[in-house]
Amino acid sequence: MNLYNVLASVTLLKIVCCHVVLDLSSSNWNVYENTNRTIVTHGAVPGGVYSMLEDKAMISDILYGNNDLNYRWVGSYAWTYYRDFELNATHLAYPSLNLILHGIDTLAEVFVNSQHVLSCDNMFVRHTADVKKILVEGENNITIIFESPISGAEQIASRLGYTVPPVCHPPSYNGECNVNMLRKMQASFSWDWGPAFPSTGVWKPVEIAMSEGPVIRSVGVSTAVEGVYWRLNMSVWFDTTNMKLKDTLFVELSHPKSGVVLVTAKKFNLNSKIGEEEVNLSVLVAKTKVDVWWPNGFGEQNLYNLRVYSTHSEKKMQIGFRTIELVQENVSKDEKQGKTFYFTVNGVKMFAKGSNWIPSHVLPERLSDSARIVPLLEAAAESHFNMLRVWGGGVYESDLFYETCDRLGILVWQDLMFACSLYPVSTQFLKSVEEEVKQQVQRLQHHPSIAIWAGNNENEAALAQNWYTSDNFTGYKSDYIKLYVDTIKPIVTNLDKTRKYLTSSPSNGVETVEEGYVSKNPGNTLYGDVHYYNYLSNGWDHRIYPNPRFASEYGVQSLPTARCLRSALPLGEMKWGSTFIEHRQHSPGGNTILTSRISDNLPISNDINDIIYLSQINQAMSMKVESEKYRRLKSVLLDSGEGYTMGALYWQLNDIWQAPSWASIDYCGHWKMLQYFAKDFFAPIIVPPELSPDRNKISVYVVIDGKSQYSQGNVTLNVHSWSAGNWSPVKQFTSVKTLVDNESFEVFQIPLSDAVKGGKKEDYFFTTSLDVNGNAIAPDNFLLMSSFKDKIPESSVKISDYILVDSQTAELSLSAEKYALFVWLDLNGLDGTFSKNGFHMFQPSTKIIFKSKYPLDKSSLRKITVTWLKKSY
Ligand code: BMA
Repeated sequence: MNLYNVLASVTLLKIVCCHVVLDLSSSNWNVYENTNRTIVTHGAVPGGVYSMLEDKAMISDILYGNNDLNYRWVGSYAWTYYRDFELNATHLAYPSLNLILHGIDTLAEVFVNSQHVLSCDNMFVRHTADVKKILVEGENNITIIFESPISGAEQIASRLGYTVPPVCHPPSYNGECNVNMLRKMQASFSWDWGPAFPSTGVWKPVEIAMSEGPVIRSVGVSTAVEGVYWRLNMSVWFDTTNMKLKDTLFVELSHPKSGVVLVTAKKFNLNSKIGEEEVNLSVLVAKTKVDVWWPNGFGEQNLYNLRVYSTHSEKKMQIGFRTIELVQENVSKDEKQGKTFYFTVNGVKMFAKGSNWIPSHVLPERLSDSARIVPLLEAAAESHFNMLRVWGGGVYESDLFYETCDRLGILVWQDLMFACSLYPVSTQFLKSVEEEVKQQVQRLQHHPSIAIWAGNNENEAALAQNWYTSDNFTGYKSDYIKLYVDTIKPIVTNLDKTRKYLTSSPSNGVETVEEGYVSKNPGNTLYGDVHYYNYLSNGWDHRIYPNPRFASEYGVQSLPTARCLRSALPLGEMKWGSTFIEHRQHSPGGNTILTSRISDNLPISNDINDIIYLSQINQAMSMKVESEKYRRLKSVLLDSGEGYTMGALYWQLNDIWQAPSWASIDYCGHWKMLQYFAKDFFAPIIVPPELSPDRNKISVYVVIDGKSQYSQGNVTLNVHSWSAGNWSPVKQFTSVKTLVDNESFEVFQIPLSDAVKGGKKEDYFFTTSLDVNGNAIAPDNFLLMSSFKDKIPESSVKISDYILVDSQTAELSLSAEKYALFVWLDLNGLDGTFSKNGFHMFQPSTKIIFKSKYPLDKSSLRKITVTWLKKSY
């Protein structure tokens, strides 16, 4: 078959009066490898070469074994995408005929009917070419010739004539070099948690857009309170590639459920010159007509339908009414004590709780898969997250991602896609970045979930702390300012007047600006946000953690579940220390750090299944201790000026493959112990116990996010002795306490000597609870005093009953002989989540609810097994 004569059909996507879109997506584009023509086949658009070869079984599962290395040739080849399509006289009669490429990954030349129409160098940009004069009646064709991203990046670097570090990642990443030369997902050349799959492809749709007039591309929205009204400001961005904007614009706001139209507006006689155009429109909406949008845990996520339309096109979206501010004001009269750094939403101070989001897949064409995105975001919401940071080494996520965040009340800290690197500032690079930032802000701006824009991940810190040991600070600083301050900042702040733009994350916020955008100490705890990692100290000791204003990254590694690892593991490699496990650990020295930190508090073993369990305990405990510290500090200002911490976003929520990483949910979607712990330590009300820095006193705090609904609660501190031989506390302290909304406060502080009656503190542990009339309003909490390296309480736990409640819900009854720690229920092939897991049994029995992803029967339910911390491994 002559591939070039295959005339695939085109799909009519949508028609709005005078705007027709011919979608050239199909599973049947011709794809061939340019260099040797060894592969000539068909592939999907949207799609990419790796997924095409995998789907056609021309290569096997890319995430299996060492396939990241085995299939590197795919990334080093140049590929071509080609297809025919037909047009008729009606199509050609349209005054405007544009080719729109929504996402090209990455370096490519595009031809229509053999005429060059576009050069692409940025996967985050939508490319448009006027093809009116090129298209013909009957058969047409489009050819997209890609360059290998690996050699392409290398060539750009050599043309540049000076080094922009880091040229390559550390060798343990098994990655490729020069990714900072490309406007491409930076993690596709590898990261410390992910493989290199230097992708090539048409990752978003390709269209021929025919129109009689300018087309609405994006609508920006902002809401502000004006007395008894909301002021709804809209910026409507038209594509006016080759025509003047002469039109009327209509706006309709309606209730999503009833469909009742709440407000309409019009703007007549739009008249402009050729080029892209912005039309601004503003209406008042009576506050009584709409309910506000709140982040998760603070109220409902009320969304309204907004329809914006003109004669030629329309745009529909959901919007929310809310205000958001980042407050940076002096913490005290002493200016040297620094500034606050917190968000208010609708005027309410919000402690940001959550995590960091990395790409949900290593292949761009798989990044909008709802089966991956939605469960992860739902897990975040279920675990009381109200914020996720979309980290700068990935992509601007799909519309589905932000729509889901809007729906679930998860605010988004949106990095722009620059990470852990310095970047070039050639004219071409800056021009491409300008277009990228403009398009992405226009696309995303209307989402109520977006909280803030940040220019990059850690590049200010890299520069200030000379991570790449260069001797040209002045030159690189000037490039840095050219990119994030002179180029990007005005674009973001002009297009979005309601949100702050930080040049970097972390940064010192306004202090960074004061210091000329590169602070001497970007990790200053008195300003802005910090990223904090400590791989050398015992993570269960809260004293090792800083007292920042806002922690936007902190983390500890663990292994994924055994089942997930096995899905990628060659036979015989499921061993700690195996070549495979070493290959998957990209963080330099990562596996040694992992076992060292386990051994601070826990026994160590050489069995991989034990290490999975123990590393997950260590990760969950370290993140609990650190996150609770940050939450306790919310209302505390220390003498040093530190404190008033208002954000805890741990690193990282999700995984890109089956490997040791900082994720709390593994690549297979299984919750690690940390995710269960996060559900407790991020609960709206917590009652964390704390050991004083001198380890002589124990304090009990209550931390409340938002409104507690209760005016008073009973706080209890129980003292338990490991050797008591029964389940009762040896001592109990209680206090009836006024519950102060949205604050953190100490309830009582007790000398340890009183609590343990002069005994050895290691022989005791503590539990805390908070109840109103006997009903718990916070998860029970605990403080373990001892290390469990050699001294582990003997116990035995069993699942005494499995009851099927309905086809996807079960109740498990557990019983323990004695106190048992870190009781872990293993899914063993089932999929779903437990009401809790990794918990302690400080009582003889407990009941756990299991929610299965798929229908269950009683026999499959019996696959679930239980383990707990034991003496010997
Ligand atoms: C941070 C991040 C990532 C990285 C993580 C773990 O600094 O910004 O680049 O993966 O640490 O090392």
